[in-house]
Amino acid sequence: MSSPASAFATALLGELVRRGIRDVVLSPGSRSQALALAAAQFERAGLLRLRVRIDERSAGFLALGLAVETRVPVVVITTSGTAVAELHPAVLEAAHSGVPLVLLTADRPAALRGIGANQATVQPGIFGPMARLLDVEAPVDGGDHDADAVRLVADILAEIAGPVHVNMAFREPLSAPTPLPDLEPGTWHDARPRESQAIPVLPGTVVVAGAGAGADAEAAARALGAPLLAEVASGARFGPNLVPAYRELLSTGNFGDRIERVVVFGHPTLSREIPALIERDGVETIVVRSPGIDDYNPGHRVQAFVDAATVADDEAAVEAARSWVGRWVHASRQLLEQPEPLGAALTDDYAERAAFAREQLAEQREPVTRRLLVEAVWRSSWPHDRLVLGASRLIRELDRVAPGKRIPVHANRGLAGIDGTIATATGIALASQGVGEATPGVTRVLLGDLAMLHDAGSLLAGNGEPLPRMQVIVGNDGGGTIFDSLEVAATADRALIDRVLLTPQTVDLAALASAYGWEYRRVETRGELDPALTPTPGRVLIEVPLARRDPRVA
Ligand SMILES: Cc1ncc(C[n+]2csc(CCOP(=O)(O)OP(=O)(O)O)c2C)c(N)n1
Ligand SMILES: [Mg+2]
Repeated sequence: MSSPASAFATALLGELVRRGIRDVVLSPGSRSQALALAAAQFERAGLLRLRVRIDERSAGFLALGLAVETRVPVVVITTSGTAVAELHPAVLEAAHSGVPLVLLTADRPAALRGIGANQATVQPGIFGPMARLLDVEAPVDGGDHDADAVRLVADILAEIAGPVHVNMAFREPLSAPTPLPDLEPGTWHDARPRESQAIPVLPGTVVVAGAGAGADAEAAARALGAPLLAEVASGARFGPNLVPAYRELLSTGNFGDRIERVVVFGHPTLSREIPALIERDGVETIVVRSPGIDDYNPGHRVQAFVDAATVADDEAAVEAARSWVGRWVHASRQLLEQPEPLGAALTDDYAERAAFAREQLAEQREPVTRRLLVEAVWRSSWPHDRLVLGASRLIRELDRVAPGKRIPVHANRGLAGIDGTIATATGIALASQGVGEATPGVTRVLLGDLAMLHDAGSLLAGNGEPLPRMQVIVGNDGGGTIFDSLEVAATADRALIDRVLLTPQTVDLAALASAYGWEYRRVETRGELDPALTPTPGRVLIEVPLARRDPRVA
């Protein structure tokens, strides 16, 4: 028996491999069996890396994480019905952050839709404008599957800069054993042309780096002689022009008043100060476009959009801007610096030294605050590591205090959902650590308790698959305390706020970790923080209890 479904599925995956696609994530199902079995054969032949997840929501975010790290489109395979809808959150995030995903969803042939058949809904268009749709008719006997596959893949990958939904009808027989073709795996290259425009060096310029900005923003800031206001997940939080305390400086004093021009890279989401700055009268803004996503344009006040920016070489102008940058960098440093009481440690006076030692010991036993937690995580992370930040209070806290350090940081800021964080981080971990290779590095995920519980199912790994080195660090304050900072929290009934916004939880995280085969650590005090964050093989869930309200730091 032969199956056109299997013949076409094999040709399709083969063509994707030829074009340089390597990562496939799939969830089990009957209608998609031809694709799934072909993917398993390609994995066995060493031509694809396959990850299997029961939950398509996890599969979607896992694929997103893999694509973020590899910068190559990742394939997701699902069966029909609700399975397709489970991809929706990852599709939205990918669409709003320009991450390329190829979603192969199995469906019935058109004639069998709309007649009440089992597990059949309206799949074409299910993601609306958030995914480019290719509705593929069921392959038939005698078709030229190879030529069809080449055409379809060319269409899928043409200028791919977000999710592409390939809805594929399959007829019975849904699969039959089919040999793999001989093929030469290719290398992916992004063929989209990017026209670069030159930006002159002008006084009063600042560079803003939001999510996805990357190192280009840092280079531009230096070339422009401009302060660099780089969010913590921008990939540009480093360099001599970095102004970590940009929020305070923009909102207080007269620093911001002297800004005449803003050059934006990436998608800023973490502060109100940045959009307020762009909307200010007398400020001219240039936005460097991020491929695949809507242009950033707060208040519709942006004057110019460019595909890419180069900076005219103008050393004299950069030299003239030196004091402009210097003032920003210096003021930021002063705001964040915490003087170390070193004097007492160096003294000859025994009593003074003993008192200092006691103080140090007491400090080690202090409970962990959000600031201590984010600083410890930042301190522990190095360029071979990866840091993934959830949409909780902790990303904002880190954004306030993180000093410059060139480490890869990712956060799903396309829609800033609390969903999919662990799955996304798992994708980043797997892709950055390589499979079965002795690469260094650990992926740390820093998130709140609700964000963690939202994606608890993603703690489940595919059976027999290599496990990445990961630390999921949960700041557990018993609910969504980010809502305490909303104006409504000061005026509405506290019990009502707690019931519907805080949404307290008392899940036993140690039991949860152990149920999924993760090691568990609990960090109660400041002294336990750094040791707990030391990388070890395997997957660790680190619970850090936090007070709902941080004690005021003196
Ligand atoms: C999918 C999704 N649902 C709801 C929200 C709204 N939301 C934003 S933060 C948050 C609570 C986060 O709680 P937690 O992770 O514990 O972090 P904390 O605020 O306590 O630091 C919620 C529900 C969201 N961003 N995404
Ligand atoms: Mg919380």
